[in-house]
Amino acid sequence: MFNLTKSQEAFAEAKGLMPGGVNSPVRSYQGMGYPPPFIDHAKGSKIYDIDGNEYIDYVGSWGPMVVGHAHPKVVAALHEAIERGTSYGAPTLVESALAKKVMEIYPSVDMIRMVNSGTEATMSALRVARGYTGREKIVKFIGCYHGHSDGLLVQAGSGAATFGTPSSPGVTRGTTKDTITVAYNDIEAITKVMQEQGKDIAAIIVEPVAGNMGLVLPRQGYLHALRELTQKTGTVLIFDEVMCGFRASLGGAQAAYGIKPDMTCFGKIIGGGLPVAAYGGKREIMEKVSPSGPVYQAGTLSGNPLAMTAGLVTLELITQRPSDDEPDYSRKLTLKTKKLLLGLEEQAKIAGVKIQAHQAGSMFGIFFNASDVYDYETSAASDQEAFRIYFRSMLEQGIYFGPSQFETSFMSGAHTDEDIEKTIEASKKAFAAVAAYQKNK
Ligand code: KE4
Repeated sequence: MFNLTKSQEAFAEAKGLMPGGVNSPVRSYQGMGYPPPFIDHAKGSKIYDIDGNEYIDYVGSWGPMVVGHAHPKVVAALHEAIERGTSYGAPTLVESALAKKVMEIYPSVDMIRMVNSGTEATMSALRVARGYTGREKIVKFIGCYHGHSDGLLVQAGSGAATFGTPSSPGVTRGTTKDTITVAYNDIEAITKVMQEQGKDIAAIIVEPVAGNMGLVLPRQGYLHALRELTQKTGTVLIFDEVMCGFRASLGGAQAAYGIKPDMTCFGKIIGGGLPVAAYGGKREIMEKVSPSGPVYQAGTLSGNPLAMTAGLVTLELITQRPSDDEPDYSRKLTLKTKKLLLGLEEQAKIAGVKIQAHQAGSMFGIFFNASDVYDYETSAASDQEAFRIYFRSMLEQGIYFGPSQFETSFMSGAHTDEDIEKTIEASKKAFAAVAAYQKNK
């Protein structure tokens, strides 16, 4: 019997200690009608809460756990590393090793700087782009999330393109006045902005495959248009691949779509579950970063040896080629994801529930929507109550998804065919519950 008694008690206590009882808002299960399961441990594709419930985990810590939880090789490497200390605040060989590994996979990156979170990576990349161009304005797209640095916490304007007004108290107009927000996937809107203001725009930052409005893919030609527009005006094109990196394909969205950005932000998988993120790109841009250049950026725990170790072993695992005739790691993940999505689509159809199922490599998501979802507006038009009903039914059946329509789900190398079959089987009841709700609403 599914019960969350201990999590309920733990959550009540946590709410007196941390805002909303959590250290990141999405974890609070707000509006889901359940307390968030407090996790005791995880292994492979499974995650276990303090009430003893076992779940098949498609959150994977919001992306990092691409090889599954507590992978023996990652654990062994960390045991070995921790015996040599946890942090030195000094250069180490493992930082160079991880840098080289990332640059092997991302040829657009000539030089890279390690930081501790995706927020730090995007915030720093934008500062460097401004320092490199001498310009102040930046463009971001509505529905894309790049972390919580002030200049990026801007709310979507009503028009096609508007100057950012703060989306959070505490963020000043001064820090958002230079942030222009434009609808995602709208080539005309961004073309107009670049024709009118391109010479004053330091950078365009984009999730090349968007994962923070649910999973939304770039339309045919969209990323090429951004590349051409920024080339013309000398604007730095920044791909925020914190989430889609190593997932849309091993080489991220830039490899999947054949685009060479000027800078790339990484996170999540690059740390294998420990706090690592990074930003990198063209040498002429990255050499502007202190101490080689004047743009300041620093961090006590940047390049932490334990975190570097977890990231390096994870990347080694996903780039290993067991044999030439076997599909590589990413290809296997893509095929597993496809099999799951086809099963969910089939069950939704049988239940008479209209969904949009999106996939980008090992990232996937569904919208309860009869129409195409291609930007924030169309994502937000999806049936949120239907999502809540689906989410709760799956959770009760031991399937662990993100508690929000605006999140993306993730496959790992640890998910088995049995996991996928069980997930598809559980969706029968979940879609039937949605169908009953939609029939009576
Ligand atoms: P962090 O600062 O949370 O490490 O990374 C920020 C970030 C930057 N860029 C992209 C594309 C991201 O998806 C993220 C963070 N992703 C969210 C998931 N929607 C992290 C989960 C959370 O906020 O707790």
